[in-house]
Amino acid sequence: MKDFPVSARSLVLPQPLNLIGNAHLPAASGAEMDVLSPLDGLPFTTIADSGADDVDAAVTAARAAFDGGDWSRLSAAERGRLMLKLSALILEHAENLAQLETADNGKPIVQARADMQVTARYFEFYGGAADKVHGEIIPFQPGYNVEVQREPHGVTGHIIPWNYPAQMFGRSVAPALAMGNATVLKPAEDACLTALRIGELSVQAGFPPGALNIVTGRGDVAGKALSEHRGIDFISFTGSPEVGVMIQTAAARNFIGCTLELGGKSPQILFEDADLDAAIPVVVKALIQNGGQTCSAGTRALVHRSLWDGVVARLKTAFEGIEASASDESAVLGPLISEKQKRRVEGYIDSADAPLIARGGIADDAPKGGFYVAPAIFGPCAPEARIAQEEVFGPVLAMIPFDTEAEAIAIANGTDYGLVAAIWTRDGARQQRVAKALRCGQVFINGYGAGGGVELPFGGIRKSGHGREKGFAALLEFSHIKTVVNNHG
Ligand code: TXE
Repeated sequence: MKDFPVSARSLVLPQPLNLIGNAHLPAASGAEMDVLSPLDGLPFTTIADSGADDVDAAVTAARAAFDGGDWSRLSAAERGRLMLKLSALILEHAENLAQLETADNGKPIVQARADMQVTARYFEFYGGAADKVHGEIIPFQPGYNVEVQREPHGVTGHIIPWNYPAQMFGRSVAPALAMGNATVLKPAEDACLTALRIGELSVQAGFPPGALNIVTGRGDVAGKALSEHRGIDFISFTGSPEVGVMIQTAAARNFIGCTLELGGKSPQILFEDADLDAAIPVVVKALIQNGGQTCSAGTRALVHRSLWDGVVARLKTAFEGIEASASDESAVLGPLISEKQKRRVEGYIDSADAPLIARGGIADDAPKGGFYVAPAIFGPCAPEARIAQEEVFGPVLAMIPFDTEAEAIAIANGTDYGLVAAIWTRDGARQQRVAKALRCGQVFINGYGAGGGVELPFGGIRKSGHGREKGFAALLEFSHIKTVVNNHG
């Protein structure tokens, strides 16, 4: 194993194997694929390069767990207790998991550590909720008792991206498990080591075989096989809109439900009375966090024209001081996930249809083979400019001036996406008015939560997808209503 440029050099790597019915298995074909570290672009371990056979074995194990297996016989409280145990194990192993995440995904170690706390919190929140979802009695005609029960779907498929590998695992799988579904996860081939390691911890926690299965491999092979498998009852996808369409099409062919979380072009609106001392650091962080590779990144700054020069000056100073670097304790911006994403982001920067305001740098000691991109701000951008419309998924900010509240709302709503937005104003009436007018799934007022806490429902509309993750809302997504009508008269 090569020497990592992360702070510790004694990583516990997961086995390069799938988790199927609690057995750690290689791909049936024996194929493996290299895992590169974005920090230096070099391979440091392998994962199973699974095919349709492996996906089928995982779905079969999940079916057995759900259709009368040990998992289906647990009470809701017992399921919850296992999830709380897993949460505690994630916390116990948090430092190793964080370093693994940094090596695998490239994100600064401080951000990876925060991610592990959130991942543990998903299993804590949903573990605690497992035995608190109950049905209703509907008053109906005399002689009838009508119960509305919440049933798990059965076997749920989960396809997640590489930007928050551990967090996305918790976000997608924990509510499904809490409701009693048996799960099959296909993590992203670009970063899946923490998911595999947490899978190992789930066996240690005592999860019965088949409750949680993990199959690694390529999207167009293992991911496609999972999305099209007739043995799944529901699928949850986070990733690109292009693949989202394929997932929804496959779900339609199987007559099952799906949730899609497909990213955004989220605006931060700075009105003329915005508290800039509070807003500017948040605007910077909401973009730079995770290298801009966050579905809810604040990638458009809509700035009232009276503030334009001051905001430009402050953001210019902030961005010119940011360097992409390999992860030591002080790094705020790491490399992007892959050569492909680096080329994509540089393509947007090189062909931007707006003036460049500022460019950050790349640290001299950043390993040459790593996927580093210096952050960039563009503006004034026309609202319809490509750089202000398309998801770049990198540290690139589009600044757009506006004159009136109505114009700000029209610009904010004027992309195909609708995930998150932030309003910066001290005017209470305006806060309410604009929050109401914004077409998206989550609005922050005088703050930006990048998706907010585990408790808060999260998801989008239009090209950002549909369905809600996080909070109690996710428990409803991973279950369906059964109405039981008893004619006892
Ligand atoms: O996504 P993909 P990519 C956006 C972001 C980014 C772009 C491309 O703009 O630049 O998408 O990223 C699996 N059937 N987001 O190419 O391909 C794949 O293995 C089934 C936003 O990495 O959608 C991985 O597990 N599955 C987003 C997952 O889909 C398939 C986060 C995501 O990969 C598949 C990531 C197929 N045919 C990217 N092809 C967000 N919402 O945060 C791929 N996959």
